[in-house]
Amino acid sequence: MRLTTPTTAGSRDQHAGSVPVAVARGLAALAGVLAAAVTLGVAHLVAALVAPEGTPLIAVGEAFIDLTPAWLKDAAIAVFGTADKVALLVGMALVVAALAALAGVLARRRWGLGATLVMALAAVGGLAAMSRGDAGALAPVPSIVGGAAGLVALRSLLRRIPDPPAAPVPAETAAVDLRPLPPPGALARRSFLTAALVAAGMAAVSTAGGRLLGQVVRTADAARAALRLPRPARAAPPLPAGVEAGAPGVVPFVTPSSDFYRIDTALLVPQVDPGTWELRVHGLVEQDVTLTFAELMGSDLVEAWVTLACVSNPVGGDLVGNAKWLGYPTRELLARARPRPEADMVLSTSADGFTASTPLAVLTDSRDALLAVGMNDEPLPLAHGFPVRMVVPGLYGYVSATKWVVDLEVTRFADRRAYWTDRGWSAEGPIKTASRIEVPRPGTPLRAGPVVVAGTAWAQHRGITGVEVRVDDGAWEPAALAAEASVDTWRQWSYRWDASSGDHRLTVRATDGTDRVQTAERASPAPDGASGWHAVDVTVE
Ligand SMILES: Nc1nc2c(c(=O)[nH]1)N[C@H]1C(S)=C(S)[C@@H](COP(=O)(O)O)O[C@H]1N2
Ligand SMILES: [Mo]
Repeated sequence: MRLTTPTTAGSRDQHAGSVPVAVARGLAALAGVLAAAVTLGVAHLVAALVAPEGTPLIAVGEAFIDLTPAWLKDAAIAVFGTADKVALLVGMALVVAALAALAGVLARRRWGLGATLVMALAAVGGLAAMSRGDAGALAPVPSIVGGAAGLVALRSLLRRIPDPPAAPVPAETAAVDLRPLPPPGALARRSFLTAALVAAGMAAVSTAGGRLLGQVVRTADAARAALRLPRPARAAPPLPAGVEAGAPGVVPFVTPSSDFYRIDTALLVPQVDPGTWELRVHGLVEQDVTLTFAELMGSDLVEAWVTLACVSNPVGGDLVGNAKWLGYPTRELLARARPRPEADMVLSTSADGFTASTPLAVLTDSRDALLAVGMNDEPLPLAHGFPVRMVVPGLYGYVSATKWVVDLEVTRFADRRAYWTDRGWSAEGPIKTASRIEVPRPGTPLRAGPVVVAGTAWAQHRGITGVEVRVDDGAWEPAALAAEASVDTWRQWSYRWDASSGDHRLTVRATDGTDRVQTAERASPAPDGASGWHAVDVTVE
């Protein structure tokens, strides 16, 4: 800051290195973007040190997800599928870059204005971090420190932008010029480049440092690697021969954990240390129960084949997967707590604040509703709920399959609402009977003659007792069913079609264990699951 006179202000255009206004503005925008990168990098590093839940971009993204209504969640999944998180992060990065560029341009002309915008952005990050379910007292610290670093970076970058040739300034307005004093032009330009490189380097180093440190303090990873699962007290029955239809191109009966669909509201996978994990069972119970991980591992665990499905799965979609789970029956745990007669629901809560409302009756009847610790003979992968999640046959995941579960409140549907119920989805979510054609895929060239049509059908806890295929507007023909592993799993089917040349539409429908035929009525996923028959259009040469 300096006092100046019309004469000295006017003399700026004498500098050999003055640049056109557009260039100066472009450099200011670049300074803003670099300052944002420094902010986020430093915040990331500080977060790794003091408050992993306080990474501003992640916290803002998760807060955004929390504010997402049913139709938008549905639309995001429809467009991006399980890449919806990547799409969100890319979108946020673009918005932040645009705002940061604006802050740079504003700050070049009026420092206070640009600085206010930077501080406002940091405040949004800090507030979002504080609003997270798992926020500690230090949650806003990464945003504050990052924001301060960003301001310093912005200031020193802007100081190095050579001035455009100044128009002669009227005496009255030029009395006080708050612009930082620029060094002589040519030198200034070189020093801007140097400062820009320093800022970019700082952003990169702090981001990488934060990531590295995050890995070091990731106790959950290490605990998972060291964990040996106990032998089940009751093992899953061996899969019957012929659970696979034997048709090439049909998805495997057992979904490898690495291919298992992932749906949750967490942008960063929660790190839950089994050493300190506890599950509290409370609410409308005679006896509060607290379970440690060691107690859970020492209990009589059972294995079960269960197919999970997401309510957001569209007709023919792939947000469904089948695994062998190892866990403790919720029936046993709840029996120890002794629910009161007026209770009809269990609200489960995850370490990151997600909640699901599950009918108490479903968690206490004879089915294999589990507090699961194992998936396909291994500890749960972190993204699938390590160390403990719920798995409930027959219900969509959003009302039952709480990952990173830490709390079970026995309550009533009339008294409590779960995460997605607050956002417009149904309080209860039994899985609707579904079937899909996996081969032939649409657009695959086919030859006239025998063609294998095959796929998977599911109606968890009711079972699949029939699948039929229809060609164009013809009669429904029964498909051959593969062996059934359990009423809680999906079931493969196949149909030998004698294809004639031309364009055809293949349609499938299933019948469940209660003799009900899958409805033709089309419904979109919100509010309680998609329905309608899956059809595939093919051309036969
Ligand atoms: N903590 C937590 N658990 C959660 C969710 C979530 O957002 N947070 N999503 C649920 C939903 S909508 C589904 S479909 C299943 C998906 O489980 P998966 O990711 O292991 O396939 O997890 C459920 N459990
Ligand atoms: Mo879901």
